Amino acid sequence: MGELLRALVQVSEKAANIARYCRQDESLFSLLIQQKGEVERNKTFVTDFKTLADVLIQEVIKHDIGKQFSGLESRIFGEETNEFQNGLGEKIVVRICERREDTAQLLSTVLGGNVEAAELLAFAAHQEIIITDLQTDTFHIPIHKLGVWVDPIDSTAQYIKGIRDSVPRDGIYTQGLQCVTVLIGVYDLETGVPVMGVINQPFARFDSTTKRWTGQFFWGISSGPHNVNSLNPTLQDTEVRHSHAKPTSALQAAGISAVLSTGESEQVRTLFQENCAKGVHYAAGAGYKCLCVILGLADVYVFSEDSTYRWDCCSPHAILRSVGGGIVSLRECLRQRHAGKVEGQEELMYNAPTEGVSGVDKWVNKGGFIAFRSRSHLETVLNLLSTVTLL
Ligand code: 2IP
Ligand code: CA
Ligand code: CA
Repeated sequence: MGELLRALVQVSEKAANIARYCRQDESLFSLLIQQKGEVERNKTFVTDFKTLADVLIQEVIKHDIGKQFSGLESRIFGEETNEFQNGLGEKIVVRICERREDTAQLLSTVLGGNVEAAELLAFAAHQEIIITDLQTDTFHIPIHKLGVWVDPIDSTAQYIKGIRDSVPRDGIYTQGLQCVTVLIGVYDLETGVPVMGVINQPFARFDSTTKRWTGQFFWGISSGPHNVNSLNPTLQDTEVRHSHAKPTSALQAAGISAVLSTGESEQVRTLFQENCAKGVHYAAGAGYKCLCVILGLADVYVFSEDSTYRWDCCSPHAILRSVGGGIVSLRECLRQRHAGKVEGQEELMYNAPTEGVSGVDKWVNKGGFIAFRSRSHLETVLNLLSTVTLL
């Protein structure tokens, strides 16, 4: 598992570099913010450059991981497909070639002949990145038993907006490039349980002198009794893993803090605002909000809507499990509660599609979720949610 983790961290750094290049290099940046009208004038250009950045990152991840772990590339799933259409209606498949020159050539066809931009992206895609030993425990899961969910760029809206002077409150950014993350999560194909996660935050700190961003990454592995991660040990929960804490009263919700989506329903926003004395924060990016919980900046991330997918949650879920937390289906937990059942099968699973839906919605996290670091926080949230009927 150590080697796989190292490969994932390395490729997440490469992904972060591509994300940073696209914002920091002028020729690429101008493409990123190009207006639709301008794009349409150049019909050999892909109509959506931001999607190209996303797709390129996903393909880099597939290519690099597949090179080192043969066969695994066919089990790497993500938000994007690698087929593009330019303004002439031509279909172009983006992939990483063996040679940098060939990747540049292929990208230049997608970029309407912009050789400079194509070469820069190809350079980033073929860069060698070396991460030294990450000091993981030595335990083994056969690679053929694993699948991977990737969100190459989470919080694309913030990525495009590019706000860099956002000010955090209690360490949490409501908006800004800090909310952008690269999410790579590994799960067990048979059980659907997440086992390994990497979250890369490409825009963690901005240096106003050099006008350059630096990033940071976090990882965690959780497999049976093996739990390791990159987090500061003081952040780790001392509670016995996955034990069921005694129910607390709804009023004890006062002891927790929550991070919510700005798009959260008014009912849930009001409920938490009225009950979380430690505060309610709002932040962009599903991956970033999970990261806030992982880092202890908020105790829980509650989301009651149907607009996140497996690729948003797999990686943070594995890291949360490694600290004794997890991500559960909100709807399922409440349903079990109302039916008087013992909770137990409520964690999000990554190997089976959501029932009753088709297309991309197959992988939607239907009915929302709760991400938590400790079971007692989860219990408090469920008690609180049980006091209302969710509309
Ligand atoms: C989005 C992104 C959004 C999030 C949404 C995700 O992924 O993380 O920010 O909404 O749920 O699916 P919100 O910020 O309100 O939580 P992407 O940017 O990859 O489309
Ligand atoms: Ca996403
Ligand atoms: Ca995305």
